[in-house]
Amino acid sequence: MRHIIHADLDAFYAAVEQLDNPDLVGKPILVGGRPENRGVVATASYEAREFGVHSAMPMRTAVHRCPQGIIVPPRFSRYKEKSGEVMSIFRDLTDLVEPLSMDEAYLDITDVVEAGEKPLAVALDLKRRIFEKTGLIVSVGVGTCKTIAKIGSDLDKPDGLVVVQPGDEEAFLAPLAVNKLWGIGPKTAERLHRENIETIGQLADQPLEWFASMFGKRAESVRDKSLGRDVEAVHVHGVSKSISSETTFTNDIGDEAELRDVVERKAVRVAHSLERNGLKGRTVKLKLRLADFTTFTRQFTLPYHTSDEEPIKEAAWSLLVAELEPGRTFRLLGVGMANFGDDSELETPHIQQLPLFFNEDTH
Ligand code: TTP
Ligand code: MG
Repeated sequence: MRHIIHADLDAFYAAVEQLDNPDLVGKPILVGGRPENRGVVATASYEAREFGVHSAMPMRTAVHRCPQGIIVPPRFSRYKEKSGEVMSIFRDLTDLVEPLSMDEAYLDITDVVEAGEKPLAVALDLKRRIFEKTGLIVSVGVGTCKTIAKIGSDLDKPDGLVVVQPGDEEAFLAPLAVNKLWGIGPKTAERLHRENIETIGQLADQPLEWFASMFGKRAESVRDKSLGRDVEAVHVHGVSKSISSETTFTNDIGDEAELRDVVERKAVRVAHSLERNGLKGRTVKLKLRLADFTTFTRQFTLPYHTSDEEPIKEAAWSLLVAELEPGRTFRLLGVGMANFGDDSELETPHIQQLPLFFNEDTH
């Protein structure tokens, strides 16, 4: 049996703003663009949601509904940073983390539970650690499949915690609205409504042939979900397979010392970002764009996984040195790391040295 957590931060952007500016705590916050610029609400604090404000609403409407709302422009790099901190705490618990967006992820905690921990204790501990280390509040759902975990995390927001015991899946889902199921969008919900199906329980009660005629190829998967027994695995690296940092220069650069400086700064950023995400990589990538817009990458595979600055700097610089020619200038430079993993996966670490250079010209 599997045990899966779905964790989703509460009012993420707004919570970060309140964290960084205590004056905003307890107040209705509208993160997004200005109403006079046709701005849209990215998210609203729970204080503002009481006035009927929600994500994706025009800011003009939001201000109308909640005139005392404080408009805060979004700071994406700060949200990314906090997201990295949170993901890294998830990865302290298990390697099997599948981020779905900046503020949510599935975690497969089967091994932790099989080692003797109770799912409830694991979830409480995770919520506590996220709060203590990042100041953010996460809502958590726990169950034996992704469907249950995902629906659970949303059911008791904010500061939610829903644990569905093995065997209770069907009964847990039965009274809930069908549109809570992943894959049932407004159009499908409308079709189901016409068949007098409003709840997940009513959906689950339908005969197999009915599912086939209604959902075609998806029939089995939708039926499994409606019964709370989907078998979808938590996919590691669901979002990113590489981490990189690149810059387009205002003026093309050809000077060796200047280029070295840029490469080193990019390498440091990549190292920090790996660190924050709890990742180590083996393949260092260098992306270059020439004055004529020719773009290409070079890559070098290290003999071990790392998140250290030095080997990334060194590998990226050696790749760049090979591309330096008198008179050649660059308009973009990026350093990245891919091929994530851990050295315990390698049977004979430090033995293979694989300098893989190749061209991927993309004009
Ligand atoms: P969500 O998790 O959907 O929303 P949330 O974290 O703000 O609130 P909660 O989970 O408590 O319901 O999205 C995470 C962030 O993504 C959100 O803070 C802002 C951003 N976002 C947008 O920019 N536009 C959108 O339409 C949505 C839904 C989210
Ligand atoms: Mg959220």
